[in-house]
Amino acid sequence: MNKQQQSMLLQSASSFPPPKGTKLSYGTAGFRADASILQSTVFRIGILAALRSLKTGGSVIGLMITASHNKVSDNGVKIADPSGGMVTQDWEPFADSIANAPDPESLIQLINEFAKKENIPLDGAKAATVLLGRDTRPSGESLVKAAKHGICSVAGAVATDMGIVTTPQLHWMVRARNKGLKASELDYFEQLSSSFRCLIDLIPKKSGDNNPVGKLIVDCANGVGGEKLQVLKEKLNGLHLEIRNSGESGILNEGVGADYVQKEKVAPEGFGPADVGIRCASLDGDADRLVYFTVIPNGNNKIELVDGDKILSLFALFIKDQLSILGDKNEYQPRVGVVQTAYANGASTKYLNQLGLQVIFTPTGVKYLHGKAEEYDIGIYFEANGHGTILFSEQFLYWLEGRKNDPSSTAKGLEKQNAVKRLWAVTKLINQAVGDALSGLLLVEAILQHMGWSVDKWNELYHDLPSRQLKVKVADRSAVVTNYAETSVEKPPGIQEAINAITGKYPQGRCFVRPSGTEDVVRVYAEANTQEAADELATQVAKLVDQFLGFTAS
Ligand code: 16G
Ligand code: MG
Repeated sequence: MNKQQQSMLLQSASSFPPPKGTKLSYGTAGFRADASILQSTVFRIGILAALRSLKTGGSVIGLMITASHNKVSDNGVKIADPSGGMVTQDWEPFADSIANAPDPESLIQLINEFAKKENIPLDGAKAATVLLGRDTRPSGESLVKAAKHGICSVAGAVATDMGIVTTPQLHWMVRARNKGLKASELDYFEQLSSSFRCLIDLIPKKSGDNNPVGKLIVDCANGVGGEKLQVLKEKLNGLHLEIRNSGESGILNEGVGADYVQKEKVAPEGFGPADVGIRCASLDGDADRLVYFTVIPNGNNKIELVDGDKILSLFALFIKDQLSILGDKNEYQPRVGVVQTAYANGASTKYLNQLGLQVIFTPTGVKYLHGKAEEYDIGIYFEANGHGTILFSEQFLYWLEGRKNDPSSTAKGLEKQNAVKRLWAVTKLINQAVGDALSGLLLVEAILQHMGWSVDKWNELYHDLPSRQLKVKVADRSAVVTNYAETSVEKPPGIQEAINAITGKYPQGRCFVRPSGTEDVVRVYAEANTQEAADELATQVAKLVDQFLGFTAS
């Protein structure tokens, strides 16, 4: 690092002292904490983003300011790599160490060592670009400023502020920029709306079928999804959409949003008896999660939840149907993989297996699921909480494009040609960078219209096993070490045997515990043949966790 660079960093770092007495960690999805203590972290992650751009030969890197479904006073920061996916896990330890460096001098020493080790040129001769985005949190504006200071204190680095965007929009833009594709927000809306329209136009005409699925009401968690969905709505016809909780009056994520709806299994604020029977959906605060639900009649705000597993199943079924229309055994056969986590309802895994699909499990967190899905020609991944997407390999896209443009292929039959066009439209509609509630919602809607299905019909694909989630406060959650995609606890010794002994008492019982990556708790998930049994199993295992790890455990 030359003298000029060193003094640039020293000067700016002294304006962003780290909070005293708090240790921050990159976690499952970036840093998250009360917004008031994040200035220094965001500034330093701005530096990291610029270094990442230099390291990747000047590729565009994304920096998103959001705390997703967490409360409005929280905020967070995460980095998108040139592919649009999460930053490589190799850099997370560096993120942790610079976030916690006690003063500007030690920060600069860490940067210097890392730049040397990674061969990152720090002489200002190379350009670096970082795209910035933020959700609607009031703290976002000043945190973006802190990020800009960090980025601009690396010589040659430029920050481009995209303003308020959904997390998946920023990831999409990063990916598009690096691929040399159209990458503005308008391009995003154009691509989604035109591929949606294409799927609708390709629906086989059935007599008497006139939009059998009716209107959709969307709870936007009082977050960024509201204003963005409004833009999409104006571009779309063929979709009867009502937008609620778009943030004009209510509070972000308070009694609203996908996380609340999925975990509490109740209707969000602003929904009630008048909505019984109508298809409803919820986005989370930064619009990267999506769940559907219906309000149950006389059910005290209870809902029938249609979660990420069901969205995954719908997508998998549709893709499989289209591939089987193409069906030629002599032709190229794409490898299809479905990726879930231990939170996936057992009934969904059984259903997917019955469809003949290969189901793979990874630990919780998009970076794990996404990485696994990339190994397939068509990799479909979803967490039960509603985060997921479909990834297509370059080889599959190349093949599909060839089929789409092959003049002789019409001779193979109109329906085959249409199946190719549908798959092509799906590759354009569904966000290839990261799970995206808006693009996921349009794909669900297009498929329901294609099938002529109501939400109830969709929900009937299989019946969820009753489940319960609990969280337990413990002295040190890092004492819990899991393996086999979080289905088994390795440490502390003895706890897994005890969990097995309790679980064995419940018909169709399944239970696992894992340390949260976003909260200071250990989570318990239980499933069994009745709700009472699932509740009891979860409670028993939560007690066990407390005995082994609670504040009074010896
Ligand atoms: C984050 C993850 C999500 C995961 C959740 C688990 C991303 C973009 N988001 O929200 O995938 O399900 O954390 O939280 O990776 P937990 O570790 O607190 O249970
Ligand atoms: Mg989110």
